[in-house]
Formats: sequence, structure tokens, C-alpha cells
Amino acid sequence: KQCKVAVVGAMGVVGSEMIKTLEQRKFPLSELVPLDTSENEGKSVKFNGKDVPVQVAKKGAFVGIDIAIFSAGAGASKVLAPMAVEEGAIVVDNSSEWRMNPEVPLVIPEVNKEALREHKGIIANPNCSTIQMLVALKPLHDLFKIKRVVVSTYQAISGGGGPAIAEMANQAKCWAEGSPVTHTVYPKQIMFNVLPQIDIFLEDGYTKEEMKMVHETHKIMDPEVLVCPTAVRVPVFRGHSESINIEMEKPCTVAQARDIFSKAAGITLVDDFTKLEYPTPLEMEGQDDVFVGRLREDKSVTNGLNLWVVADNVRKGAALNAVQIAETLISLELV
Ligand code: 11C
Repeated sequence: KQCKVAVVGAMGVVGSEMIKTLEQRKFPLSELVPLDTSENEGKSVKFNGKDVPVQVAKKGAFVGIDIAIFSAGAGASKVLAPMAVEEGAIVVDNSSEWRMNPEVPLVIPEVNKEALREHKGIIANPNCSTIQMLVALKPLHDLFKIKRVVVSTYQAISGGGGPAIAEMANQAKCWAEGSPVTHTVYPKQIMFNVLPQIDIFLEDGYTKEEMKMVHETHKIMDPEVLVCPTAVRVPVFRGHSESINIEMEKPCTVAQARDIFSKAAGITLVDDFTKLEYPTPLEMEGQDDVFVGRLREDKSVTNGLNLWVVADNVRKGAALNAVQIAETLISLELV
């Protein structure tokens, strides 16, 4: 089936990557409709070598659209996603707005694509840090049942979009020139620093980003898995890394885990410490897979394992996962 696809937030970091991903994966498109705010009207995006004009995302813009992929922020999704559904589109939304709504499937195709069958018009794309963690953990959970996860993230600044990327680039420039280094996007200087804060703090001292990892894991994979998260921003442009410690019900050796990861969908194993082989965000940038390495037995607990997981947050963490959801909707004949 050929679909007419709208990308809402087409001029943003993730929206642009969505358009690139649709082109690279030869998505069965009859027409691409880039939508954005009125400020961007008249601009255009490149798609398959042609300039496609950006239209305004507003009432009436979704008539005739089969699938609308949104990356326009929670506020815009709140208003525009129901409007798009009313006008006949299926919405794949990258924001946090709809993720925990019980009527809305929250989907990582490698983990829970069957949840798509329950959709009522809106499908949510999970948070980037959850996506890469669960792509890595699901194959182990299926075989050994994970009881508890302790995860510390090392998240790239592109998670904060264009303004965050510009802020760190500017901080590097100012530092090199010897001028004062300022900040407005992040609460403190990010260049040459590490911030143990992503998003706002909640009453108990956890951040919203940390709690997304807990709640989304429960909705997507298993409500019984205990998750203890610490989300940290690091001065990396693109690619989130995660140090993950798991405790399982059944024993799993490092050799078994390596064998499982080397065969799992959406995962590339990069794990040979004797050759200094392990994934880093700089090397994995622009790639589709979730990269797993540094596999070690946790000798301090029974059935424990440590792993290091890296993925491009703009790609598998956002744009690619959304496009894969759209592809799966077509393959399951849900469009
Ligand atoms: C970050 N994870 O790295 C955030 C960005 O809920 O979609 C994505 C926020 C979200 O800053």
C-alpha cells in the first residue's frame, strides 16, 4: 500500500531525520506532506531530490493523510493529534503527551508490535532512553525474566533539539576564543561538564526523564520489572549511552548473552575488550541499530549482568522508531 504521509514538525531536528529516514528506507509513499508552524511556511524540505513546500499544521491539513508522524512537542501534539485523527489520519506521535494514556499503544516494533492492533488513531513513540534500553533487554527478559534494572544514562544534547545543539556549539566556540561561556537552554554549562538532571525534578527528587524510563518500561515490556534510573546529560552531540545492570530470575552467562545479542533484531554486538571493541556514541552516530557491549557478569548478586548500550537518539531513539511503527502498521494491514 502506498500512503500519503505527513511529517509534523518537519523543520525540527527529529522531523528532518524522519524525512531522511522515510527516503532512505524507501517507505511506500504516494506523497510526503511536510507540516510545521506558520513561521516556516514557504520554506521547503528536500525529499528524493525534490523541494517539497512546508505547509502549516492546522485544522484541515490532515484531510487525505493516511499517516501523520508528529515530532512537534507535547503542546502541539495535544491539540493537533486528535484533530488529525478526526480528519482521518493515523497519528504516530513522538512527544510525551500521549504515551501513558491507556487508549494509546506505546510501541517499539522489536519489543511489542502486537500492541498496534489495539490502536484507536494515536500511537505513541517512547522516549529515546527507554527505546534503546528495551530493545537490548527484551531478548534477555524473554528467556531469563529480568527482575530489576539499575540504569545510568549518558545522554546527548540533541535530546534537547536545535537550541541545545546550538548552545553547546556556541559554548565550545566561546571557550576556544577565550570569551565568557554562557547558558540558557540547560541549567548549567554543559560543555566540559556532566549534568545529573534531564527535564524537571519531581517531588521525590527523581527527574521526569528518569520516571519516563520506569513508567514506559512497565507499559511496553513488563509492569513487574523494577527500574532504578539515573539520567545524566553529557557533552556529546548525538548518541545516548547507558550503563545497565540487571538481575534475572534465571542464570545467563556472558557467552549466552553474547549469542542472544548477536542474533537479536535491531541489535549489533560490539564486545571484544581484548581488541578494545565497545560501542561509543561518536562511532555509532547515524546508524539504525542499538549497539551492545561491555558484557560482564555482576559477581555481587545472583544472576546479574552488566551491559553498555549505545544508540543514535535522533534516529532509533526518535525518527527511525516512528517510521518503523508506520512500516509495521502497513505490514500488519492496520492502515
Ligand atoms: C532528552 N529524552 O534526551 C529527552 C528527549 O520525552 O520525548 C526526548 C523527550 C521526550 O533530552
